[in-house]
Amino acid sequence: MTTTNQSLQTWVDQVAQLTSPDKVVWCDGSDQEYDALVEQMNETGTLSALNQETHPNCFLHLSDPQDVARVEHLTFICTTEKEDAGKNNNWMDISDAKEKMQGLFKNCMNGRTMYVIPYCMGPVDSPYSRCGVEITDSPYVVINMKIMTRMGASALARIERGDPFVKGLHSTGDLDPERRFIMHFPEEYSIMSFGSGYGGNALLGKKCHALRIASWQAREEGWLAEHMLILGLESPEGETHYIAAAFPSACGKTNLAMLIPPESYKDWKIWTLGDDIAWLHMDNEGQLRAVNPEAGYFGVVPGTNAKTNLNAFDMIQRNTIFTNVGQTADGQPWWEDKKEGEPAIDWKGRNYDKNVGPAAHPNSRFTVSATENKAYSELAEAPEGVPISAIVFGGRRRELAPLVYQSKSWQHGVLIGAGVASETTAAATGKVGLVRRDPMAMKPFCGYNFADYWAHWLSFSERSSKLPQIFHVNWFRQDADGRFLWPGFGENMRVLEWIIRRCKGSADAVETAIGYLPTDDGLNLDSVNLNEGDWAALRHVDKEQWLSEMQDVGEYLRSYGDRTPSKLLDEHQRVVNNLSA
Ligand code: TSX
Ligand code: MN
Repeated sequence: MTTTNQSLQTWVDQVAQLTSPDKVVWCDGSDQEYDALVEQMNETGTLSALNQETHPNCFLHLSDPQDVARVEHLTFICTTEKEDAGKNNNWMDISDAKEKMQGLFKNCMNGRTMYVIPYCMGPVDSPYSRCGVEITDSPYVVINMKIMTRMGASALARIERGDPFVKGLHSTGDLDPERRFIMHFPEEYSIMSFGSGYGGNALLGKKCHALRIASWQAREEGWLAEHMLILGLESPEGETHYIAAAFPSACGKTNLAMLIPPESYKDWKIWTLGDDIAWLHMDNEGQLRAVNPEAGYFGVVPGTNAKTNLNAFDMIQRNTIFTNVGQTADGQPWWEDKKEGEPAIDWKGRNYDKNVGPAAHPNSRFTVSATENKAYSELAEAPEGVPISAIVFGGRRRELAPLVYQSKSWQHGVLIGAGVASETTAAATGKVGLVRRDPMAMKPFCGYNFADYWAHWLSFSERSSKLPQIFHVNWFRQDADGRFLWPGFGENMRVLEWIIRRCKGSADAVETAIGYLPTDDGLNLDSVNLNEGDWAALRHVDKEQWLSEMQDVGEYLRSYGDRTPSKLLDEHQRVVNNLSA
């Protein structure tokens, strides 16, 4: 196959010239193509079949032990002006970056196959979707892209009708961490990634395109590309409201996206539209609408069990690619906190020894189609997306942040988002319990200067009077002994219900300096085990602690210098004044 799109054909020819692959394969995205690649990878050993009786069509990939996660220190935004990338990004001069990457890509596909992957982020027939083409020498990337995006013939047809596309070039290279770079060129909508086969570095449609490049494009075109889950909450009356929510890592975003309501909410339903990325566009009526650019989940495996996330646990029993998990003696996938079975082999393929390390790498992953989820929303394919009633920010905060509060305005909500911070966990980093700023949960993913990004967020209130309400939640309050005050998981349904009732204007609230909080009887707490002291603590606003927090947020905002929007600093001052009053 080739293409009638001249600029695509020219680029593919140029890349083949540079990288000298043995052959070039245009991917059509068919099931036959997927099955043939899986078979080939099983022969070469890059994939192995898991127990096909218990886990039909499930396969295991073990990565290089040095290539198991995104590499923020090797990820660059290359723009003409350094200030456009901002202090939230590593920056490299465009020609320096290109020269470096040309050197790395030179002849790197010698002896290998070059795959051309046309893909569409979002429903293929949606005006909100955007296309891309990834060129890669990794068959692992091809089979993952097949699950994670709308890949192949349908995307190519859209590109051939004249749709612009992001150019992504990837090679696993020699996996040398010293020769590994993830480069973004937002001004020309292109990406170059070398030296890693890991998801976030190699599946270019996801973080590189749908967040870093798309956030840039979104600012130019007047929309938002966000690190958000999308869920639908259906009441017993059959009314469904949609929520988009942003959380830093290790807050259970995928678990929330697939929440199963508790017994006392048995006539309610949560529908999943996405667990990681939301593209938010304003329609002609001023309503913000969301599409999930992805078609699958690339989720963290450890900790997934029937209690934490039953829908995810069920959906990864079949048609799933596992990366870096352990195995039981009979070839079933195994991971820490699975609560079933015993590990025999670890993620490095060695006999499991609990004194050596975990069976599954803490960042081990499942790749599975969104349609395998029991709570899959049919509207995930709707070209017009879903109307968003509420935007929710969250963080992991042992102290300070109440269970839930609502912003007083859009501008105040943007301040809350810009102030998002979360405590680090063992799984994510070395140090445990450090508070890190992660505005809108976009710290690793915003493709431009955060100050300009906040200004873009603020600009939405000039375009519509029907914007979503903005909230902040914290499932992770603890007492002095480290006991969690809120049961979390399915019980979070109670908070989501309050959020929707606030959007509809049917729930009272207490006004505080930081926003609106639930009244004492504001949340439905029927048959939840929560004592009065804990409930009071979950709604307490400690003025001293908050003043110190706002001091920190203020310093952070001002660290972006002149570009920090004055409207945001005004809003910050308003909250400080209210706290001091
Ligand atoms: O995902 C989580 N959510 C959101 C669920 C919809 N987690 C796991 C975070 C790690 C990825 C949570 N952990 C949540 C939560 O709401 N809350 C907590 C903290 C917690 C842990 C255990 C208990 C209660 C709270 N209770 C018992 O273990 C009995
Ligand atoms: Mn994510």
